[in-house]
Amino acid sequence: MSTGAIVAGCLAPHPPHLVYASNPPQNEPRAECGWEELRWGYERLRAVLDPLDYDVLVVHTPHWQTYVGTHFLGLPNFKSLSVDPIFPNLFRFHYDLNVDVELAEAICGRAAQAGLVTTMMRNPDFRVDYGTIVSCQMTRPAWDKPIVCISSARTAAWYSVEVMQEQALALGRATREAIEATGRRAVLLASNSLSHRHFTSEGDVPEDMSREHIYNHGQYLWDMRVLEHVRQGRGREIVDEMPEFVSQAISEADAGSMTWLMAALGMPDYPGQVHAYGTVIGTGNAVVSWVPA
Ligand code: 2XP
Ligand code: FE2
Repeated sequence: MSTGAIVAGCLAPHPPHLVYASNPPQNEPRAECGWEELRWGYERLRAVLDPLDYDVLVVHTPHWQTYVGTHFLGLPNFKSLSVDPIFPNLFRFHYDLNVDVELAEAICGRAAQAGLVTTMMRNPDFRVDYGTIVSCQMTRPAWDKPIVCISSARTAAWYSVEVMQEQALALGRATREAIEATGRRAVLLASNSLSHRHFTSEGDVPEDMSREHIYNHGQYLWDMRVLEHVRQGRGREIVDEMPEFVSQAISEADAGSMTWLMAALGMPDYPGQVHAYGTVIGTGNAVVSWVPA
């Protein structure tokens, strides 16, 4: 068996607006344009990932929220219509995706050995969350690789960011070990935005970019601080500052996705490549890749 490895880890945020503005055939609404910087950033990310010849995308998503531990998609195929609950005007996406169940079970098992509560999700009628769908669609629009999909146990909401971090760190280590043990070449996707204050009203034309801007300067300063850690190879500092980042920037990293990614990558001390930064309804979003040597 070949040696398994994480060939890249990515920040791959999931605003449905990015899929809407790209007009893939699976999405019903049509857009004229919009959010080009982030969409072109995803193009640059794909140019890094496509030559890496990987087997599987492993995504940790803030929008599959489980309240008893961490769940994993556990059937080989899921097919349905995903409608965004807040933006049904933008996102009505017909998905048909395949799961690497063997790898999912391996991560689930190792995480359980590490003391986490884990469950394989085997309901064939389960509707996959739009975070997973948007991150995967923007990263690999061909949908020709299986995925592993990991839920976010809402530990930051129920307990504290510190408890969330302990569990996300253990989950990240388990993910890495399972990838190595199963011989997979994996690309990891942390599906979260950075700062996450939303606009409270929407214009008539969603892709009217004259309205799009950061929500406030404090949010922007936090995003730039985190991205400077990314660019300087300070993975551990990102995790160390997570409690302040989550509370002050209302970051969607509260889901644990970014902490999980840092742990799986072994706390990268080499730079991540920032392919784009931009806002979506005021939230801060960055497309980033870390490619281990
Ligand atoms: O509200 C969320 O979490 C979303 N994903 C919706 C859109 C833009 C967010 O960044
Ligand atoms: Fe989100």
